[in-house]
Amino acid sequence: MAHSLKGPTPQEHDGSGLRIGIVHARWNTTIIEPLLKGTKEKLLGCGVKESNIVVQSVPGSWELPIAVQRMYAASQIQQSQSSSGSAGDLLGGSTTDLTTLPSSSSQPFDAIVAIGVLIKGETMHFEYISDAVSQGLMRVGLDLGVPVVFGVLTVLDDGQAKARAGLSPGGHNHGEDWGLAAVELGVKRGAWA
Ligand code: DLZ
Repeated sequence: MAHSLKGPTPQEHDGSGLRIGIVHARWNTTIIEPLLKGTKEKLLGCGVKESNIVVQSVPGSWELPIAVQRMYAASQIQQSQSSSGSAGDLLGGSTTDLTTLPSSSSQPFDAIVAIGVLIKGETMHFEYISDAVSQGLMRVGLDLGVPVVFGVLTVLDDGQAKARAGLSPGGHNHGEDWGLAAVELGVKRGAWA
């Protein structure tokens, strides 16, 4: 599908050394699924190993910022424990979903993609959640110093959501852009001196 004229010129970087986290909301699953697929396909296409892509889910978009924060913190703990030889403690204990991150690599995430779909309803819910989630994701990224890709659609109706998930004619799967952004930011992160 043609890339939107409004979007950035896509850059493809070598993601073979990266570890990428994805966390997605489970609201509006029919839109989330193609977005997740598009994101993963681009990551794999850039050379990110399947075993270095960790996917977690949360109930709704509201929970995305805390999930990103915990995923990143857990990946840092995992690395320090594996370098001190006690990674098994984390993986074997009675930890929650977000602290057990099965992977062949123990490096902290180079970037995390947060995927959610917020569709405007009849109340002010949409405005409050959209605002809080956008601010929360930006804050978490800056606080942690890890690139957080904003994969949250804030749309007025189902049609807009479908178009942005590549599900309608002339649409474009924004998940592909998020995958490319994660690799680009993951690669450039260490080279901004
Ligand atoms: C409650 C709610 C509503 C009304 N709409 C959405 C939505 O369109 N997309 C989404 O991802 N989540 C929605 N949620 C759920 C909230 O994000 C959150 O999961 C709950 O309020 C529980 O904290």
